[in-house]
Amino acid sequence: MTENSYEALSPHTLPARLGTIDAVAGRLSGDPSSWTVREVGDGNLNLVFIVESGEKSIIVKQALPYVRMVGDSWPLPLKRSFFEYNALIRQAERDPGSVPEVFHFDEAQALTVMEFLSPHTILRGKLIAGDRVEGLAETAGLFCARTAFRGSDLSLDAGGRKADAALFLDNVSLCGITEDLVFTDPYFAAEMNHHTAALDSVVKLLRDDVELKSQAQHMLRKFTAQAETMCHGDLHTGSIMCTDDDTKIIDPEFAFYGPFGFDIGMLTANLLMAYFSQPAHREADELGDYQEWLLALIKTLWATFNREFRRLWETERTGILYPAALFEDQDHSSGSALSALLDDVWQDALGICGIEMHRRILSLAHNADFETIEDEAARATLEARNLMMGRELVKLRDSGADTGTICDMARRYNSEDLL
Ligand code: SR1
Ligand code: MG
Repeated sequence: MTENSYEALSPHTLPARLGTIDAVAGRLSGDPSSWTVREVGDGNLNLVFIVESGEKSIIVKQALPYVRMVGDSWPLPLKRSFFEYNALIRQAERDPGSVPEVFHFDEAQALTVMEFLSPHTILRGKLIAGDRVEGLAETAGLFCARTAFRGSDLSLDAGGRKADAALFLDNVSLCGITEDLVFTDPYFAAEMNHHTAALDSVVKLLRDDVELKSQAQHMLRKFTAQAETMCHGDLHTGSIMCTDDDTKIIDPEFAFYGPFGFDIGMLTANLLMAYFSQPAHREADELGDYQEWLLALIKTLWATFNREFRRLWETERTGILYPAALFEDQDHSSGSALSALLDDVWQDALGICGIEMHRRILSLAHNADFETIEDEAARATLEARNLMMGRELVKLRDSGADTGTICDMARRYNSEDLL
């Protein structure tokens, strides 16, 4: 074993192992043996430690060589931490302030030391608790637009974009998880799937829908081959941390080159799932207002994305795509080309959105919005609405619906009894 061969950390071993690293010790105070270390990882894959000394604190995130939620029967390459690190530093450049600052990265230990976001908490928990976050949709919309635009051939030089696309193309295992768990497993009885028993009739309807499965595979084709920009790759409400008025994006280990609409589509799905699950989490007197707040988030998210993408198109279009030489320099407007591109982004996002709404109910990794509903009958009722709306989104993504129509669709499903 070499000195730097991989070893999973524990709260007990962390101080001695990291105490000599300047980026760690320099950000804490006192002797490493006096640090308080807590393992707080509640995600599906990694170890996460909060390390504190006095008033100071940092986060240490370390990949495990297997999928944490399943165990060592499912090995997973440590290199995912390399992709996460590379995504974080690109996101920090492309949308400054949107992600935690990275202080230190050790590839052999699959370990990243970064800023402890405090008093931020995971957005999913806030939405279940009924909290509101000022500026959430604006910050997330800016993040999606800036990272999409600035990671693409609209902005980067062609060599730089190809080098980045090549780098992230190697994130094979995590893309494989998405290819299976998100795009494929929901639509047949895959081994690791599980769902609420009372949903059987709806599940059968979805799995017998050949057009739906074909459209989901069409979207998978885009996921594997439409390498437009560096996507976060797992932008659900568990990958966002907030205070009452500050929002940060975390955990981009699933980063890959994919469709412009991937991240915003996945996030929209998770806001819709928060919406559909609310009747189990809110009292009647606050339910309607809170659900409307969630729908308003979706509208603002998209309005912000569109506005920022259009602004970047006008001010930062320096890549090989749609060059000014072909448009503005000829006194020709590029406006209709931009609108057509944004229509494509919207349609892709709706497809991703519907599929994400399916996989969180039918595949391996469910979400707390629904999983914390103990009353199975109530859970099934709410999950069925979510599943059926997901189906409509996948199949009718090119119908010209706008965000207002999508919100009306959600309101309609929200009052239906589908079981
Ligand atoms: C086996 S990993 C399951 C899920 O957790 C991650 O957060 C991704 O969403 C992945 O699909
Ligand atoms: Mg994650």
